[in-house]
Amino acid sequence: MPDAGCWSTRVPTVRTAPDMFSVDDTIVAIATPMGRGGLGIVRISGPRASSVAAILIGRALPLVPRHATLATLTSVALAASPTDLRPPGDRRPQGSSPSQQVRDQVVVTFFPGPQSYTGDDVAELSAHGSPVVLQGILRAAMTAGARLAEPGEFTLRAFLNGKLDLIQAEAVRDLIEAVTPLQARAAFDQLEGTLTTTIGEIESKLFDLMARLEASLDFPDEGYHFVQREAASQEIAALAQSLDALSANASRGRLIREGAQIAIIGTPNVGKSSLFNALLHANRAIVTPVPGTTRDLLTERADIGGLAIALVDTAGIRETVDVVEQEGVSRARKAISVADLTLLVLDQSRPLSEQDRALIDGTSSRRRVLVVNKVDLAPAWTPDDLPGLHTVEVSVTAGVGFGSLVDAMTTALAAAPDDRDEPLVTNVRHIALLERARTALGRAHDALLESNHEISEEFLLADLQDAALHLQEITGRRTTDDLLAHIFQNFCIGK
Ligand SMILES: Nc1nc2c(ncn2[C@@H]2O[C@H](COP(=O)(O)OP(=O)(O)OP(=O)(O)O)[C@@H](O)[C@H]2O)c(=O)[nH]1
Ligand SMILES: [Mg+2]
Repeated sequence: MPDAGCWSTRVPTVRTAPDMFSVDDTIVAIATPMGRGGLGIVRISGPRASSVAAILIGRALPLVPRHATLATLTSVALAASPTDLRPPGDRRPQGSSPSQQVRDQVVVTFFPGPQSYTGDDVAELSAHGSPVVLQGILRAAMTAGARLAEPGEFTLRAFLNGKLDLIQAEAVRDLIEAVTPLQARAAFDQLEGTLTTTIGEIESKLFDLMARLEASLDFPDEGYHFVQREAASQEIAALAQSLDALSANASRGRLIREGAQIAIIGTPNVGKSSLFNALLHANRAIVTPVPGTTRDLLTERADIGGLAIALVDTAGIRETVDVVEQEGVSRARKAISVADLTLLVLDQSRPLSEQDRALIDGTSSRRRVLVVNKVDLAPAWTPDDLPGLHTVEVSVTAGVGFGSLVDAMTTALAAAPDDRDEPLVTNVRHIALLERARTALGRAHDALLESNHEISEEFLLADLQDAALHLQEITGRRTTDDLLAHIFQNFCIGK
């Protein structure tokens, strides 16, 4: 599913299935989000990028590399309304009527390959951010010989041309999709190549070991091993350790990239909706002194401690004969079962009820934070009445305790930053491949130990080869067209 800001692929031409994996044709797309804005950019990439751009602005001289050239669009072929909006039977060629032609002043910049985003020749036309003008430029570029880019095709070309590896290409999408600064940071670090470098180092040590084992295999008669088995075993253990270090903070990385669902639950009137509103900095849920105010689940997105959170307010849990409230309570229970973290709110100004205690017991096996609310009022009990349980005391109305609450939430989600200098692995695809590589190394290591270091190089090499292949799949050094198509189909057109 393309996201909301994407341009649709609806263009007034018959489209044949393009070969996404060829870099021979010249592609074009609107690179800025759909809608109106100060500027809109059309990006053209491929061998004919500069000539297509030159046709659009009627320029006879070649474009000067990396210079901004102010120009006026020629009216040739700049038909403003798409074919499918013309009245039925209107067979006039596009652009034949002056009323269908757009005009605008544009700034054209030409980046000759390989010093461009895609590695091919790229021309960017910066126009006023008018959808009519941008669609007109798009259509004119297509008339001049470019074809409409597929989703993510500019970044795919950068990958095919070796400008980015697959980790970095995936990071481009994550950076664009980021909704919290922390998500953007993690994506940018990967785009800069932190993970690529680390995996590259592990890979090169692995290849070095494999080369020495292969040499021992190739010269068996010399009675000489290019690597001693004990040394091989140590090297494999060290490589496994490097992979473990990468995986260690993967759950935090995944949380940063994908966010978490947090359900606020508790008995009626404890201040759940008040807490929901306070965490959102918005008066989203109705708050009243009447127990049973919230009847349904209410979900909103929030940035909490840098994590993209889906925060869910729920109905107060109690036995009730009211059918509407019963449904609300059953939805609240379901929300607990799917949440990554539960905030169980307790009211310190009134004695703990049976129902409160039942919720404390019922959520003990889940990730949760016990939030003791209304500490601004005279207490009816203290946290000491809950021996062995960690609580966070807050007063939502007085604005007390939010810092500790956010800390407790990030700690409970295992999302608290750690001091390690390891690059953050955020992508489930990478996490799964790291685990497979680690398993293969584990097999090799176990085989060495179990055979008392007598195992043949051939067997070791099979497992090491397996590990190397999984690492290459992460960076995309080994990949399939299906995998690439799968990854890039989630991009927008123009990215
Ligand atoms: N004194 C005090 N009152 C609070 C505090 N937090 C919430 N309240 C009050 O408690 C009452 C109930 O708050 P809500 O946020 O509606 O409680 P709830 O848990 O969502 O209630 P239900 O939706 O009925 O389950 C309101 O009158 C709030 O103003 C607090 O920290 N201190
Ligand atoms: Mg409520």
